[in-house]
Amino acid sequence: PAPVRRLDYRPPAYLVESVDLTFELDPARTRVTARTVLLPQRTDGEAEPLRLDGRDLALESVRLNGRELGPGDYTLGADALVLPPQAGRTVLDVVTVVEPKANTALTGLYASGGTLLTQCEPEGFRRITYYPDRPDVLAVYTCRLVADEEEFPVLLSNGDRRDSGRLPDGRHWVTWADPHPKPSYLFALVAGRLGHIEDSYRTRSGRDVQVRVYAREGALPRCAHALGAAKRAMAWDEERFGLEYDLDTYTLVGVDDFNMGAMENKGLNIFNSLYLEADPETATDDDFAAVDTVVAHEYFHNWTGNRVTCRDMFQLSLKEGLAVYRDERFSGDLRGPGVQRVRDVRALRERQFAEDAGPQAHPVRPDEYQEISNFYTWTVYKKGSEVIRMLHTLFGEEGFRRGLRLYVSRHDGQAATCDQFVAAMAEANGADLTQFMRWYGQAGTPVLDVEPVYDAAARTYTLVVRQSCPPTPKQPAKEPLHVPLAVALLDPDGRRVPLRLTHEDAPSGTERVLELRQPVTTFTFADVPARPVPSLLRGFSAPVRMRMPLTSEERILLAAHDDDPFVRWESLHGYLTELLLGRYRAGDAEPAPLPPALTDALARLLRPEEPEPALAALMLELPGFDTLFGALDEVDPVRLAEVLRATREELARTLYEPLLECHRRLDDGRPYVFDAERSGRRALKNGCLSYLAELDTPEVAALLHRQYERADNMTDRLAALTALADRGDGDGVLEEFGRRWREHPLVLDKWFTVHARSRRPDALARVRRLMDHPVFSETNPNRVGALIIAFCFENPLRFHAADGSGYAFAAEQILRLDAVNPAVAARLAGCFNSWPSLDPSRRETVLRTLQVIEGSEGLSPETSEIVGNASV
Ligand code: DPP
Ligand code: ZN
Repeated sequence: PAPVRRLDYRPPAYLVESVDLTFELDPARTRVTARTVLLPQRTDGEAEPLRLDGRDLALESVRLNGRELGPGDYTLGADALVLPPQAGRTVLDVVTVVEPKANTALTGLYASGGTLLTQCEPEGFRRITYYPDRPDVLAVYTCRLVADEEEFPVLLSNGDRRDSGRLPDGRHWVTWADPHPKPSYLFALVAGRLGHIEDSYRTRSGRDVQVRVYAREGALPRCAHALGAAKRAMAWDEERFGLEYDLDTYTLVGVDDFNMGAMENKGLNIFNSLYLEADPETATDDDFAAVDTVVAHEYFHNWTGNRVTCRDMFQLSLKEGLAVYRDERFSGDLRGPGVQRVRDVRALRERQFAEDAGPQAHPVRPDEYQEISNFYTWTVYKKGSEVIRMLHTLFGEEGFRRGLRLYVSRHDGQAATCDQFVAAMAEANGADLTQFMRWYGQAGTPVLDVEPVYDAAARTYTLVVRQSCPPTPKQPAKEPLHVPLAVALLDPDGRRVPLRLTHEDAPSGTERVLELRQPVTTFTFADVPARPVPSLLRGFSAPVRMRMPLTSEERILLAAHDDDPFVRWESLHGYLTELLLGRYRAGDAEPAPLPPALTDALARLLRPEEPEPALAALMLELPGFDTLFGALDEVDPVRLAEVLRATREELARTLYEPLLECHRRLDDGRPYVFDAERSGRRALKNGCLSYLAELDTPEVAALLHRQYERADNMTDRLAALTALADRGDGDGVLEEFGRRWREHPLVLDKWFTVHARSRRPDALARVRRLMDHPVFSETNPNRVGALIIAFCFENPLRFHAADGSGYAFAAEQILRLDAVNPAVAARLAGCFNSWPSLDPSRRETVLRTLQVIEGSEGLSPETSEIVGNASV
């Protein structure tokens, strides 16, 4: 199929004034009556045909301005209903029938257990009724839901509840009205037997908002954290940006079957239950934190996404990059900005950098797509957030706030573009961001090569910074970018020195944001009495790869003394990365022993004096497989995984006593509370446990089993389970866990993932066996994610097995799932994206596998696009 191109954008030929929907809900056959009032837009010459998007709909009737149409009056295609050009205000009544229960793609109207619900972003509304299903058509909606009262006592839609009543046949009905014009992708309904918890929130201007969380009755006790998170997010957005909620009720709903993490439908946010439910027994610290982040993310969309929406789907990052930036800041305020930053950077570099280096590389604002649902990517979300963050770095908190306020007030009620966002930022700060816009258009991870020169005689320190960006699909050559580079210089004791560039009269501050615009930029600092240690890219001020010659001593100094958490982490991380890559490249040669300076630095992290255990836990971790993989060519992934394992074991042996001691100290028996301080201590404690599990001493075995048995919370229990899973003495515990939680799918997902990631040689066989587990279901994206996707993405040792069994398994599952849920199959198909960096023999196997998938009949457009891009 021909791709959709950004530059082909044309304004809509018809706008919609209002939509009145009636759903006669029935899991097998739901009838949808839509009255749409349309207004033609083109005044230049001929009016255009009235084209309404629609997919997989049974059309029952069409009335145009009250007159029933026959098949001769319109054209009905596979993806549209086309009527002749209309000259004036047009009232269209369309009746369609859909089958929610048969809808396993989970887009449009579908069933999750006994609940009926919709997912319309990006193009689900066209699976409900015929409509101009594009984000620049904004309309006011009312929605009347009619359903059996026993089966569907709760009936929810966008906006505020208006009216309700009973019908003589035992059905009841509720009408909802949303006063805010919105695009169709923000429409939603939920109908089911659900309970709720609630609280109220008083906005800054004194309005009371009812905040409700709906879920299955049994899940309600686990929803209190999400309710609190919603209120925290509401307060945060008022404090930071002066943005208040704008309806009388704010409703959150959790459901078990959901393709994404959550969805920001106006006034009715729907969540994958994974991101709504959390209690100490069943959820880990990371799960609690994820609930905070995702709830805040969806809430923040109310202004950046809903009140101001996107002109077209190419502008997706306009709302997603911005919502991620806002949720990252929110989470940073909750758990410490430094720790949050390191975690976000780590995720970006592991996932987005890989995406940017592979066959699916695309700009933050893509230029074309075949299936927009494939573009909810790390690049659009996470790199998009980094681009926004750079604006904050350039303009500071006040300037950024001014820009955001201007953007929101100028475009409230409109469908905007990334250019308009950047224009508001530029205008509010009197800046020229023309060059900065290239961040939206150029794919690939830019590289900064930094060459430092110290001139002792002149007492100057010069940084020569070269920027470049590797070619990516369809973008062979790149223009230089506008890059903020945050720097400080440390003296030998680790203190920041005052900074004065040679052309300046006096020093100002000890930290600077240097701006790069040219391919090569030179900065010379004056009055530098001794060779300093450069602390560069502080806070990870730009999403780039930086290469700079640093000695081991300099790295250790930065890791110990820098006051920037990112640089501290990065210094050790860079050191460890080089060590591991060196060991991999050395092949079978006996590895050189670990440098004592390095093991001492790691040991220091374990001491009670270390101020931030959460950061220490992050610094203690070895670089992930994907980071190492991304730095190599012609990789034998099995050998790389083995280098990682062997090094972990060696570190555990070298640091045995300090690890045990640190674990003992932090295992303080205090009851579980989820907060920044205690989850940080648990992270460090369990980091120690994970290293120790590499060793086979009786002491370690006892420790692991004791922690598993005595844990009063899922964080500690799962840490012990994970550590035990690769060991010979872990089977009993694995079985116990599976039995204990057999009624709780979200917890069993953790158990599935432990199996899927296991280094054991029979990991794949066990994954296959677990696909027959009563709780596993190929129609549930969480189950598939926890077992199949986890195996293919997070078990490099077994996925890349030399006999090709892992690849064959992936291919088989992609094809099977494609018939069930194309979005999930397409996600899984991404597991082959790394093939260009594999060794020749694996490369050949993957290419053959891709060809088989590509050649299969009836492959969905979603999966075709991913596989097609990968195999060129
Ligand atoms: N559900 C997705 C998100 O909130 C798409 N909008 O990011
Ligand atoms: Zn979002």
